[in-house]
This record gives sequence, C-alpha cells and structure tokens, in this order.
Amino acid sequence: MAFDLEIIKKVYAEMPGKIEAARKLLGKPLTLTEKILYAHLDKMPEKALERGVDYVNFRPDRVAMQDATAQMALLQFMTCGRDKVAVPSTVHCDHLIQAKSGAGTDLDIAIDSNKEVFDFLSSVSNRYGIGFWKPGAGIIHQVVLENYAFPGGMMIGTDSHTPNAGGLGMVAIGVGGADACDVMVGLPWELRMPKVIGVHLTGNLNGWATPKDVILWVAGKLTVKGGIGYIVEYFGEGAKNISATGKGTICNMGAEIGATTSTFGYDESMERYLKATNRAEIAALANDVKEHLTGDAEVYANPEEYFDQVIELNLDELEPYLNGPFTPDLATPISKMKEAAKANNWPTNVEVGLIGSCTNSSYEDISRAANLAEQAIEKGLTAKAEYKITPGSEMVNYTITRDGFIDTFEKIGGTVFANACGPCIGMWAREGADKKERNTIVHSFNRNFAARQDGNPNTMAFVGSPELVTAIAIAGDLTFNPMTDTLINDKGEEVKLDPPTGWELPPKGFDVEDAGFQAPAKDGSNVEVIVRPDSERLQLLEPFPAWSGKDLKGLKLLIKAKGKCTTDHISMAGPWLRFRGHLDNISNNMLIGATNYFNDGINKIKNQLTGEYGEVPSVARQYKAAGIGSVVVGDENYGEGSSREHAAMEPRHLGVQVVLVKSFARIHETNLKKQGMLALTFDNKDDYELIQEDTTFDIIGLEDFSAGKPLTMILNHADGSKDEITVNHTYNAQQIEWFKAGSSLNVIRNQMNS
Ligand code: MIC
Ligand code: SF4
Repeated sequence: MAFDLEIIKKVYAEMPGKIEAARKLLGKPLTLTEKILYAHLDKMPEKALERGVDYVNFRPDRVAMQDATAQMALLQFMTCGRDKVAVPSTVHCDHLIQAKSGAGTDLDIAIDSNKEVFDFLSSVSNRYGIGFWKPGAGIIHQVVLENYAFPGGMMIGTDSHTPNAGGLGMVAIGVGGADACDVMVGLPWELRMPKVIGVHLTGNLNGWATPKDVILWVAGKLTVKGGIGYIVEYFGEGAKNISATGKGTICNMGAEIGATTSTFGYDESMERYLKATNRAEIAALANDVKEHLTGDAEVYANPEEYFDQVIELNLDELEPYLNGPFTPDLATPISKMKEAAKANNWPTNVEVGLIGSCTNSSYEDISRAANLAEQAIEKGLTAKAEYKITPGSEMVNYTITRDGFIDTFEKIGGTVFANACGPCIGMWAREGADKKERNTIVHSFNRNFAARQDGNPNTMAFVGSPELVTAIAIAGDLTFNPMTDTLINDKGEEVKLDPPTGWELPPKGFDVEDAGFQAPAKDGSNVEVIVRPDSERLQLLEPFPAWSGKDLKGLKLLIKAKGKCTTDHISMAGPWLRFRGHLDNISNNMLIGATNYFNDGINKIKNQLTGEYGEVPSVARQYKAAGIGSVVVGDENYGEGSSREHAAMEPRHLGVQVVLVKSFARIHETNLKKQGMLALTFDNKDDYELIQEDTTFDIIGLEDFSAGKPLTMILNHADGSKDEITVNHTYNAQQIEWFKAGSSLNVIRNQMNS
C-alpha cells in the first residue's frame, strides 16, 4: 500500500513548471538540491535566493515525529486550536524501548512501563489525523524510508537523522518540535537557504568497503562542523552503484557533520527499492518526471561551477573505517587501527559489537552481516565479543527471521533486541556499566558521544559498518583487519574471513504480518486526549512570558561550558527519556553532562548568590526563584547532535535568557530562537576567555534589536572591573518577533486568536 499517493501526484504534477521557473530565475542549470528546494517554496521569489544568506519559507510535504520528541511537539501543537494537521504526519514509537534481555520481553516491558505516554501519543494522533506507528513497528527513519519517502519530496522530522530519507532522493531535514508544529498548523517553514556541497563518487565499492565507509570517510574529512549550513548532494557513477538503503546510511550520518541534509538523484536503485516495498505506483510516477529528480547534466559535468564545494571520492580505493571514540569524525582506516590504538592507548579488547539502528539495519546490511556469521560457523569460530542486533523495522525483522538470518546470528551467540533505538540512545541495560570501567565497544550506529550508549563515560565506542562490526565482534579485537588478518578456530587452525556478500533486496520479497500501523480516525474531534494533572511523565505547557521590552540586566553566569557540549550533555537521553513529556521534571537534567570551565567538574557550578557549589539545575532554580535571569556560555558547535528541543526548553524554563557561544549547531540555534531565548555568538572568539566565574551580564541594544545588527554585552566582574564585548546573532525580523512574544508558539497562538 502506498501512503498519500494524491499528494505525491500533486508534487510531481507541479514539479516541471516550478523547476522551469527556477531555472529561468537563476539563469543556469540546477543542482538536484535547488530543484527540490525551489519546487517547495512557499512563493517563487522575484530574484534568485542567495545561498547561505536569505531566509526562505518552504512548504514541506510531510512531517515525521518519534516518541521522545513527539510528546513536546504535540503538546505544543495542541495549544494552537487546530482540528487536524495540515500536512500528512506520523508518530513513531521507537526511542522509549529499553534493550535488556531480548526483543519479546523488552517490548512487553516497554509497552507496560510507558503506557501513559504511548496512550497519549496514540490518542493525540487519532485526535488530530496523525498516522501512529506502535511500539515495535520500528525506528522512525527506517519506517519512513520503507513507507513515506519519495524522490524529489521534501519533509521535516523531529529527529536529527531525518535526512535518512535522502536514500530515496528526498530533501529531509531534522528540526525541533516547534518547527514541526509550524508545518502541522499550516504555516510555512523557514530555513536559511543552504549552500550545497557536491560529493562526486567514482568507481565501485568492493571487498569490505560499504556505504557506511563513504560517510565515515566524509566525516573524517569535513569534521563535525564541516557540513553546517550545507546540503550535501552525492552524484556520479559511483552513486548509481549504491543501493537505496546504502544511500540512506550515507544521508543519515550526514547529521554527524552538521549538514542540513544530504541527498542523491533518482536512479534505478531507488526504483528497485520502491517496487520491493510495494510502491510500484510511485516508481512509475517518478519515472515520468525523472529528469527533474536529479541534477542537470551540466552541473555534474562541471561541478566546480555550481556547487559551493566539491569533494571527490573514488570508491575503488575506499577502505573500511572505524570512527571514534567519543566523536564520529575521528576516522581511522582499519589498516591503521593497530598504530592508532597503541598511540592513544585505546583498550583493544572489544566487549560488545552491536549492529542495526536507524543508520544500518536494512535487509542488505543484515544479510551481509549474516553472511559473515555463517562464515564464522563454517570456519569453526564464534563471536569473542557479545553481539547484539537491533533490526530497524518489523518488516525487516519479519523478513530476516523468515530468511534464517536471526538463527544464524543466534548460533554465533548473538542477541536480537526489539525493533527500536535501544542501545543507540542509551536505552540499554548493559550489565556492569555502572562500574564505569574503561572498555571498548564497536557499533554500526551513528553517534558515539561519551556515555551515550550505556551511560558509562569510560566506554569507548567506535562506529563502523555492520560488516566490520561483525568481523570485529568475531575477533574480539579492535585492531582486527579482516582484509589481512587471520583468526584461530576451534580446531586451532588459522582461518580468514572472506569479504561479505549479501542481497540488496530480499530474493523472496519483503513480508510482514503486522507492520504496526494505526490509521487515525476520519473525524477525531470526539477523541479524548488524556494528560493527568499529577502525571510525572506528561505536563501541559504554560506559555513562556513575553519579553519585558527592556534591556536585560544583572544576569548571572550559570555555567561556562568547556569543550564539546552536545545536546547529550545539555539534556541527556537514556533514563531521562522518561520525562520527555514533562518539562519541569526533565529540566532536572539540564547541562548535567557539561564540563565546568572553572573546575573541570561535571554538574558542579558556583552559585553566585551563596558562593557555594551546586548542581546546575538546582543553581538555576535558585536564580529563577530569586527573579534573576542567567546566561550559559559555551564553546564551538554548541548543541551539536540531536534535534531535541528540550535542550532549549529546559534552560528557558529554568530562567536562562541568553546562550552565548563561539558557534552553534543549526538545529539547536533554531530551537533556542523558537523558545524565545537569545542565541548569541562572540564577535571575537577570544572574548570567551573574559568570562569569569562571578561575571554578571547586561545586554544592551535590545530595544532596537534588528536583523544584522550586533548587540553589546557588558561583563561586570566581581572585582568591579568591566569588559564590553560585541555579540552577533542571526535573527531575522520574524525571529525577533518570537523573542519579543516569548516564543514562536506565542506568535502562532496570537495569530490564531486574532
Ligand atoms: C539521537 O539520535 O540523538 C536522537 C535521540 O534520535 C535525537 C532525538 C531525541 O533526542 O529525541 C536526534 O537525533 O534528534
Ligand atoms: Fe534512534 Fe539512534 Fe537513530 Fe537516533 S540515531 S533515531 S536514537 S536509532
């Protein structure tokens, strides 16, 4: 069954005309990115939009939300007074399922322990016309790729790995819940026109090299900041030779370089995937407009002229990579791992290998990993490390079980977890993790920030392809290079693994008994949505207060965060996912993972009112109770990682008024703006050094806060000295209205009520 066919038909019917108009306006051949973006504009502009400069309003075709972010997105949506979502939208229950003993038991426990939240999400979806994917149905991005993504479409999703749908040639962008709310109420969605990086792929993947290695290599080259403000467009013969799900892997992990999204032009791999997933009608529609679903030939012939940056990669020469620990851009080719591990003193004994997640759990991935597991059985090997598998969807799970792969994994000691995020998001009851021992794990997920998978900051997680992870789990050794090294089997013989083989798509087709979808009521107006006033998991939202109209004075430093401060540091996941629908309760995790610049301590900051040291949320609550606003200071790429808007709502709720950093990650900066905060950057990055533990801040210039005009901050230090610094911002006129009203939602509500 193809979902929302009428909408897809409409997009394709309008596409040629819109693209022609854009080509005229720009007066040049177009990249695929431009085609999709211009075909989804709210209004065709008078003149070409300047990449990296102009803010633009778009009309995305759909919205996807996962359980951990949907709660806040829908709590916001509920306050807007609409009866139905304005565009097709879905909710996916995947983040709240803890991995412990295995799929069946874990899922039952999760359904029971999250009943209140799942009931809320199911009823709110039913009430407002939203498709609901039940717990166990699979991970949002996999389910979207299997059911909703279509070439040339544009979507947003409240999860940073929404770009996974680029595997089917979409422009799919991760956003905070307030952005999703805009689109669901029928407003256009705003984004600064991205610049475009072209990645030219030549040659063919072979041997042990996989699509995952493409993005691990790109991440090593561009770093976690290199993609900020860009859409990455892959093209070339090499691209055509990668499966649609492999393309999904590459686009998915584009989030790790900060890219707005990544995409590929429509080709036969996408056609094959659409047909295999029961969407032959969509493939036929796409074939009819196929010249519009890829970049113009002139662009790909002379990429330097049309892209802001071009990267060349010859797939023939690509080696498997392991990226990590603690950051996804520290890329080591497997042939260099022996030296790197030694030089950095990384423990080489691998305790656990995990495959799956939204990034790498296609039929192709699993079949290739299963091929290695089969080889291990034939050659008399078992996995030395623990080995865990998280399938991405019930459809994949059902099909790989039918085809015997799960049995094969179990024969080498593997455990299969539920079709959910599980260990990827710290929902992993890993035995012994509380001892906080230094240890190494390898996985095919996308993120490996400290403490992310098992809550242990001393676990070193390395990211690799499912194939390499499986080989390393068999060897139990981080430095095992399957291309050159041998293993000793149960008979004491030396054996070597052959390069993995598998199937792009299941030879017997996909199958599933119950995919786990619940369609919404046609008329949901009588559906009751329950939020108990005494709930510890759900809390209706109170609007944030509007700006007072005056400069902000006497703000206290809350924390000067040092080094990497991702959304995992600002609002940790794992056990805290429990409170994603309750702003006050989740605020107790605010910045508890960030390092205090002044004492290198974690969750230990000075309370300027008492001179004592306390935990970040508690000090913030004391300032708030005293009616004093506060400031968070941060380093580069602050807020990297997730789309979770809790990382912006919690500081807002606890009285932080300004976040002042060297640079921001895109989604987090927007989330702060949407919640009515001031997201500012140092004009001179060295001014970061001027902030002292007892600094009190005044912000001058807010009365004529306007686009492109820096603000001034006075730093009043405890010894009576002062510094005056310039701080920059990227607010446009509309975003300044959000600040003035107290949040973007307040603006929407004011509009709806007037
Ligand atoms: C993640 O991978 O960090 C998450 C959990 O999927 C997040 C969303 C969230 O925090 O709920 C993301 O990437 O946006
Ligand atoms: Fe889930 Fe992990 Fe994918 Fe985020 S990255 S959606 S936590 S599987």
